[in-house]
Amino acid sequence: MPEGVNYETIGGIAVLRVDNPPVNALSPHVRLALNELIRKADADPSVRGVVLTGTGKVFIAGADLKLINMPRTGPTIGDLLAYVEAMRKPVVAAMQGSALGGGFEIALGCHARVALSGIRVGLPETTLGLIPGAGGTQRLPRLVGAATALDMIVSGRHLPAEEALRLGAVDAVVENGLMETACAWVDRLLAGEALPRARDRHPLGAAATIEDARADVDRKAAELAKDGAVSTAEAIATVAHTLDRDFDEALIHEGEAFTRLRTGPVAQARIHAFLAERAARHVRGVDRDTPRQPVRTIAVIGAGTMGGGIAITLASAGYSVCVVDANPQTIDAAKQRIGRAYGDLVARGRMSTEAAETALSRLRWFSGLAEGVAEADLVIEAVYEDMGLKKQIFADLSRLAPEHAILASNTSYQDIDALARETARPERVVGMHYFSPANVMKLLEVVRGAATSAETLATVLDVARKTGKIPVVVGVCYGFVGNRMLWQRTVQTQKLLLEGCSPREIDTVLTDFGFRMGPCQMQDLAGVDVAWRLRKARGERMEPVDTIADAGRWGQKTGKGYYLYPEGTRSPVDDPELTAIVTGVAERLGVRRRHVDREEIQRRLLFPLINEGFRVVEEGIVERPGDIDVVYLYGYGWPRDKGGPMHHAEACGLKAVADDLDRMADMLGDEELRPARLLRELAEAGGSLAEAGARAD
Ligand code: 3H9
Repeated sequence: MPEGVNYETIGGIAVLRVDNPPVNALSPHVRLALNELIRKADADPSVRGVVLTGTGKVFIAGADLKLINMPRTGPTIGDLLAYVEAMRKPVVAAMQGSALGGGFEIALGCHARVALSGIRVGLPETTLGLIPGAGGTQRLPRLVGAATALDMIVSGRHLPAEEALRLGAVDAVVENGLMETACAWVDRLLAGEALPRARDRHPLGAAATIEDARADVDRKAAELAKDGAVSTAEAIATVAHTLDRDFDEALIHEGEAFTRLRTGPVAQARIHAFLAERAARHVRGVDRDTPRQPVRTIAVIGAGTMGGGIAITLASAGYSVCVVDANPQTIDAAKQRIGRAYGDLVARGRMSTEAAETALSRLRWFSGLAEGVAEADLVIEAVYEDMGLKKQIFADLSRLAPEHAILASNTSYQDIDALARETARPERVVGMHYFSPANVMKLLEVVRGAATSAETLATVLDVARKTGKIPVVVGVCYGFVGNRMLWQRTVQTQKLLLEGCSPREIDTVLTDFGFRMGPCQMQDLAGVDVAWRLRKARGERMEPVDTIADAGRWGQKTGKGYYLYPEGTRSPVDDPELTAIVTGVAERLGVRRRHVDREEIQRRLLFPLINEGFRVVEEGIVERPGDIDVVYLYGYGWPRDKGGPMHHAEACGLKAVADDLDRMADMLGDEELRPARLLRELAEAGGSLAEAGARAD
């Protein structure tokens, strides 16, 4: 009996049930089994038709993404569907769970499709940088019309079954009795004259003529092509073939386009990102059975920008939130800011007035720590980065918060273990590093201290997910993962400015790479003075940024920073005065100014940051390299098409990255730029990060 698909006959109908946990992906053994068992059913004279279904919550999730780079072996889904379409016995898809990608394409190749109400169907391949590769670009347009199909394919939307029924992609949706309905469809089809096949239909949709259909597709294509994605361009070209090419010829084109995309950099990056996100959910020592503490009330200490953002996130998710701040003015300002934030959400249609009012009613305000934390199950400290103050707060919390309460710090840099030592409950101390604005940014670095218990981690991870965050568990080190690595980019940005680059040149290299903003614009937005003040307090200096800050150029808030911001605008304008300041500093420090080309700028901004990522992996600060990519995708705007810093290193070639870092170290006389041990080892051995990940697991 082939594996991955169960076979039984019920009243003369063969039922093929895909059973390949967790999501019934089309792994090679499943493709083999489907191809074998459909032939078995066809050859059995006691079988009059076939129902194809799945087990669990998913019908079939499509191609097996974990194996997508393996050499192709055995029969394909294309082979299966060609066989089904040539059969004289009806084959009905009974979708008991979500049917996505190749899974939905199988359903489209069957003679009829019935679905359980509440499930979703769709062709999400473009979200992975692909297009449907098992006939979806040809069969879906023939069922719903070419323009509608194009929209579904480019958006990659998972449609509710009811919507798919309305569009014609599904033939019936039932609340229950799915198998009975599917079997009834087998007999209904047998009673007809010929079996319906998607390939025999015209992709007209609502259009009356083929010319109208073509005009609809052109209009839709013009609108969709704006996203500039390669997969969109391929989808447009491929779907358009439904109108001017023979079905089989168009399938060949689809197959070629699919392979081109699958082996290309964007799909590799996006598939990596998809899997890395899921892998990051597996946390050492924590599983479904790990006990969780119930959390209803959360105290947030500090009503500044961070504390306010965190409070919004928690209140919106249904927690009762106590905000504590000794300064009544800070509380007043926070109340106003939070009120405005909810007002904005309502105005933009993101939240109903009622939901916003309910969320606001979950917030309570306190000036005293003792009263504010009296009922807390979890306390999140979000005061400014002063370790002395934080230590004092943790010592106080240890006395004042209920014994069971978890104590978390939102620190961006400081040692969680040192904070834990201030308390009598180190196992219930953890880091929750939110990113600004905390109510918008998805990433949460959850910092596991030396003593943090599995129960504490599991509880905090649940809170993070309930509030819509993407938590990544990291270990203790200065700046954790994201900020520790980013520091390397900051250092290179400053050096490049001194060596002769303008802020615009630096920023443009990164926006062309796919970031929404470059480092100079980012600092202008966040405030050039923030780090300057911290350095001043420590008696440190960094150039040219501190001279820029000395000149009162603090960014957008002062109308000038790295750029000029003419009255009332946020669009940066180049400023010759800035160039003069930077040139002056370079002269003073004896830095020779030269032309730095774009390629060098990109490597200088990215490779040292990536190198630090290798050190982070080496030190076990993350469980696997992919966790770093998740941090950068959700906390630092790393473009998804580039998969994250560690994926980017792999895509560039680890040897090329290591060699370049050596060149940089020689050129700049900076030994810190030498490749990290792990990077050097992998580069020399011709190894890959996936192996390093496996070792970390
Ligand atoms: C395609 O089909 C190409 C075709 O056109 C041509 C060829 C036929 N493969 O998301 P979850 C794993 S392209 C392998 O947390 P949920 C996932 O990594 C594909 N593994 O579950 C995780 O593993 P682990 C087009 C997969 O219940 C586990 O399953 N299809 C795949 O929240 C649970 O995942 C898609 O884009 C896969 N395809 O959501 C659909 N999918 O346990 C992709 C998931 O080791 N999948 N895993 O951490 C999804 O959107 C969601 O997984 C789904 C379930 C909605 C199905």
